[in-house]
Amino acid sequence: MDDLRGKWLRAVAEADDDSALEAVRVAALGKKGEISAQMRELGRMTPEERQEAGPRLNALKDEINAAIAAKRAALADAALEERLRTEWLDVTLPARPQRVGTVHPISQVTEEVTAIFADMGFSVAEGPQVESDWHNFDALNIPGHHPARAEMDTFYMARAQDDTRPPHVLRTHTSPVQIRAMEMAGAPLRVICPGRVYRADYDQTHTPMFHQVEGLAIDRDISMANLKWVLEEFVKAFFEVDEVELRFRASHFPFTEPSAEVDIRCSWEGGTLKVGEGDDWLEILGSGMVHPKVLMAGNIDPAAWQGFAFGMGIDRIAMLKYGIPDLRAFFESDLRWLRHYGFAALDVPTLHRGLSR
Ligand code: 2U9
Repeated sequence: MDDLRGKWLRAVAEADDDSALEAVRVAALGKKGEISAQMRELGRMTPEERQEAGPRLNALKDEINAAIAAKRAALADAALEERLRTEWLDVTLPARPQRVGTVHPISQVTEEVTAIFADMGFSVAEGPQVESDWHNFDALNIPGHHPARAEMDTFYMARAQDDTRPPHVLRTHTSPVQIRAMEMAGAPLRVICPGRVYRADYDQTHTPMFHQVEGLAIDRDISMANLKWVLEEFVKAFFEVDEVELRFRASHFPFTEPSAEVDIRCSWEGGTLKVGEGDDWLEILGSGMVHPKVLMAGNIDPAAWQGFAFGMGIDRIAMLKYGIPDLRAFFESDLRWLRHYGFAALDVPTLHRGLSR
């Protein structure tokens, strides 16, 4: 009996996981186990023998059961200890920074401008960035020999010698989109055309791709007075000021006659722009009455209709409004530039607010 006890208590002590322990239990106490076999032997003993062996065997069975239960608890404790040792979590660590996207200032300003003109009845038109040179130049009263074609530092699309298709360019302005809008919708028309434009020019203040928004209003009796009002409303809304003074300087563009460059009264106190007051003037856009030849190119009769047009650089007005001094903020992928100027994720302005009003 002592041999049996020593054997099974040792086996329990040596079992080093749950399945080994279960195997020991089955071998000792299971139906075919050694202790169970001994129990069956009791039946064949004399009553005296049974009286002596029975309690001892029962006590041994209880002792082995207790040892198995204690060992099982010890194994569970050890497993828990191991998990606590390996799966620890330092809740005092600072949270990982969230990587969130930001709305690009160009996109934000495009939406701001779009929302302001939408409020005044202008719809938005888009067109191809690879444009026929007819839409980009000829239709805008810029014929083949015109110096503006060279001045605009145009990117011409490569073409094979036997290519008979009309020449194409990367559009140098969004004006061809308005030509297409006239062709498609006719008059009356109120449309703005924001988008990318391309010129082979690269220095501190120029990038080969930049963004413009142009506007066009055509009706029976549209005048420069309407142009002035629309631009005043735009400047007030865009720069968020109650009053603004515009100065129209005579200028020249092939597609408008008369033409004017438009300045706004401003001051640069302490290096920050204040619109609407001060002794400085800031040029922000070009404009004019649409040239009759341009109306004709868009299949609109200049004897019956007239219109105004204007154009401005989105990159430039974004820099002015948000005090961004350097084009690198737009074109380098280092988001610290943008965060520095306060462009937070989903901080999208007027258009969405306008739509949900
Ligand atoms: C049509 C008829 C007329 C668009 C116009 C300007 C004046 C202008 C510049 C501003 C700064 C381009 O980004 S910039 O370099 N634009 O000065 N744009 S009038 O006139 C049009 C357009 C389309 C059919």
